[in-house]
Amino acid sequence: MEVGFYSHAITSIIYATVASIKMAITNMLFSFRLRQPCGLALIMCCWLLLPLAFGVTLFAQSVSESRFNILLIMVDDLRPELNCYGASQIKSPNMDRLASSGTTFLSAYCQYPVCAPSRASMLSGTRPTSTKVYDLYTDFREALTEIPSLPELFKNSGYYTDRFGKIFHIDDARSWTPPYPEQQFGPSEPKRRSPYASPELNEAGWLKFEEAKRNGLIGVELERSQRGPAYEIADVDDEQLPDGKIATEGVKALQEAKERGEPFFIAVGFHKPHLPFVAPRKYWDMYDRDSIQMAENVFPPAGAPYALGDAAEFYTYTDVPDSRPIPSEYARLARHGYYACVSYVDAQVGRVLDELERLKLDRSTIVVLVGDHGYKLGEHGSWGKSSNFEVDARVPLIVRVPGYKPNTVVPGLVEMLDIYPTLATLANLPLPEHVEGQSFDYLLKKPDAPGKEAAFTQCARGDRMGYSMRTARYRFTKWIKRGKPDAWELYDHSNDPNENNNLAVLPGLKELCEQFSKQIDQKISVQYLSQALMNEP
Ligand SMILES: [Ca+2]
Repeated sequence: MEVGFYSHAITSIIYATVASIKMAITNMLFSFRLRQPCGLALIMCCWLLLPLAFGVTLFAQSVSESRFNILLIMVDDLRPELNCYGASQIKSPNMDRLASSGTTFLSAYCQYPVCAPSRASMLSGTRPTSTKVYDLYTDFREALTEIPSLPELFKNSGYYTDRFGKIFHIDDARSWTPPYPEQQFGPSEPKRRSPYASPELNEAGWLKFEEAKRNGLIGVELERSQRGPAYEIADVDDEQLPDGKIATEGVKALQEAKERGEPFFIAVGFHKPHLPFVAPRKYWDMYDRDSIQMAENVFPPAGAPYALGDAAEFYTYTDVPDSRPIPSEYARLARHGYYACVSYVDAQVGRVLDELERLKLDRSTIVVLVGDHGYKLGEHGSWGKSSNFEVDARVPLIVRVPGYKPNTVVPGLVEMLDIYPTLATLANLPLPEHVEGQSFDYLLKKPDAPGKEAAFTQCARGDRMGYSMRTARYRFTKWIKRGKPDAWELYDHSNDPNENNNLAVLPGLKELCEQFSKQIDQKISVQYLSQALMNEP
């Protein structure tokens, strides 16, 4: 609101100035006509003031008509393990550059640590209990038929909206200006994929996929049938892999948006560092595998009611050793691959940001960079996402608003579903009633102001749903099994940041757990689920 206010105030001042200049010129010309002959100086003044008045008028128009553009950059499975988050071992110069010119959120949390539910929640501005998306194959439009998605809100307000790469897990055609094919409601079919640089590896995957289809496999099992190795050191250029192509499309989209001259919402979604860890060799060469620091806590938390999931997604890749825990040599290789992919994606982010600057659109464009959930690289002895632990729930989030103070850091809690109302507020768009998040635009101006009292995440395990709540100090998780409260977990981040000790088993903390449990019920309308919800993707 404040930005809008200032912009209108500036516009009024400029118009007042223009009016004064016009008045002065008129007066001078008038006196020139009345009291001929007039001095040469007066004529020169007119000629000097006219272009000035013209320029100021144009500037006034551009300010009055300006609306922030949006560039949304989503990165699949990106941990907040970036240089700008204090992880000096990671080479992420472009995301660091964005952070140094914007605001880095240290405590941002997803609402469901799996691609599809997390993205559906963020892009609809509602919690998973409203989207009803708990797996990879449910379209949020089944439950939320009428609401405008985040890009759709902008589209409905006259913005040109488009997406490149992975934004929604199941695309939402009506969110975008170009006419994309409508998705069928209901489960979306797994697609044949080409994640590798090597044609042989891709083709081997297709053959397995076609065979699995003939054998009647569907859903997650069909998706997994085409898997090859979990990594590839690719001897190719950046643009020969999908994310390089996506960056090129994003660059082109910005150029076209510049030519169009209309406000835009452009979303660019990168696939890496999602498995398989495929990156050009030069990004692998940025890291010395032997000196990579491995997870400190390669064991499940003490006293946790359930062991973590068995990282099924990771083990479906053909070269991953079948032993639990993963042998340390392979774990080191996998972490190296993940880091190489982070640096590869970082370079693609840099290409898009460079173009934004080259086109001078950075002066009028809000940039949001966000991951869809965290990721375990051996922490708790597990690999992948799909848990309520901090390492899966916490996401990287960087926001840059033109004219706002650069290089700021927000320690307060925010949730990914707050991105919807925040962007709507910053762009002065009316906020739809369905939105369950709350704008954190005030934190962009006052980074040290308090964030939310708590951030909520949920994640299923078999026939249980875990509802988790993160406060500044604690993480509390309650499990519901077939409609009945089942178990609690409580971790104290003041002395256990890696969540290795479940304190809910201690009698002295029962009251605190009960208080948190009630807060979860009040906040997210816990539905006591009566059946198994999903296979772990
Ligand atoms: Ca993901």
